[in-house]
Amino acid sequence: MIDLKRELRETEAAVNETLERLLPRPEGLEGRVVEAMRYATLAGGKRLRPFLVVASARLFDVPELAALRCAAAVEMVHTYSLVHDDLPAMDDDDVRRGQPTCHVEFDDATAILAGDALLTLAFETLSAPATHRDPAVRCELIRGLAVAGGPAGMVGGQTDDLASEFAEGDLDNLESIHRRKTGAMFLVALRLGASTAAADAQQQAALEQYGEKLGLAFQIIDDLLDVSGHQAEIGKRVKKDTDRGKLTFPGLLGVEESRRRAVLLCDDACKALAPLGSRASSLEALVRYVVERNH
Ligand code: GRG
Repeated sequence: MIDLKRELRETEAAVNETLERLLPRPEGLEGRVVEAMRYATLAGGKRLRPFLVVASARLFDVPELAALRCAAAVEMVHTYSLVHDDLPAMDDDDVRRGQPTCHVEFDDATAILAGDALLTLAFETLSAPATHRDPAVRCELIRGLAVAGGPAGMVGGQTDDLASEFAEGDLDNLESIHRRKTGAMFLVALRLGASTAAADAQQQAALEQYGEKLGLAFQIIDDLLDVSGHQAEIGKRVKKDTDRGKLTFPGLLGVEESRRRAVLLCDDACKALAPLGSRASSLEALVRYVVERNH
């Protein structure tokens, strides 16, 4: 029987230790930007994407050190996206991960630079021989993360999301935004875990199917929490989506139908894991947790 809470805690501790080692120390003239990088990254967060990297790597017996370096790189890109998303030019948020956002604690310019530096440090981390001895594999990891984070992935989804504020939209638009804005980073986390191993085509397809359903289910719940969650539990401001005229799942489908869809996506994600056998039970437990979470 899987103890997901324990697995999440253990992965979080190992990833935090890896991040602590990889992030520079706040010294010298660039001390302030380094402090801001550490402030945003080490503040907490659920560490779901690192968990996906580690869980998919374990399916294929990938060495823990390689998996943790990939997990840290994904978390750096995710944290950069949160820091930039919170800026006044985007979502203009003042609370993130239960503390003042990076630009509120420091200033806008420092937050922009800290985000930039986290993004570049992610690729520096993947490019180092400690991540994998084969340069061709390292190149594949770098490419995967670049595509997921770039204009065909997260940046593209964010651009469409900003453009959709106070605009008409349907379910296809909404799913397309979130496949890129949120889903691409979930998918690449699973891919990075598996791509240092010799996963066969059927196993890769199973992870892809699982990741797609998980990403959408996560986003539906994120939208629902914005409607009915509490800032103290979630660690960020709530009810922002309606204020900003965002296209959301509960806005389009209503609360009940959105929840029903999230549960269906969760069931489909679990079914998709069948080719991976009982070793995938942590991934199954994770998607259930994502759909049942209240933060
Ligand atoms: C700035 C290029 C760029 C992209 C921003 C990630 C993102 C795109 C925006 C964040 C705003 C948001 C609410 C996105 C939708 C869902 C999401 C990614 C939530 C945050 O992820 P969690 O809940 O965060 O896993 P923690 O803090 O737990 O890591």
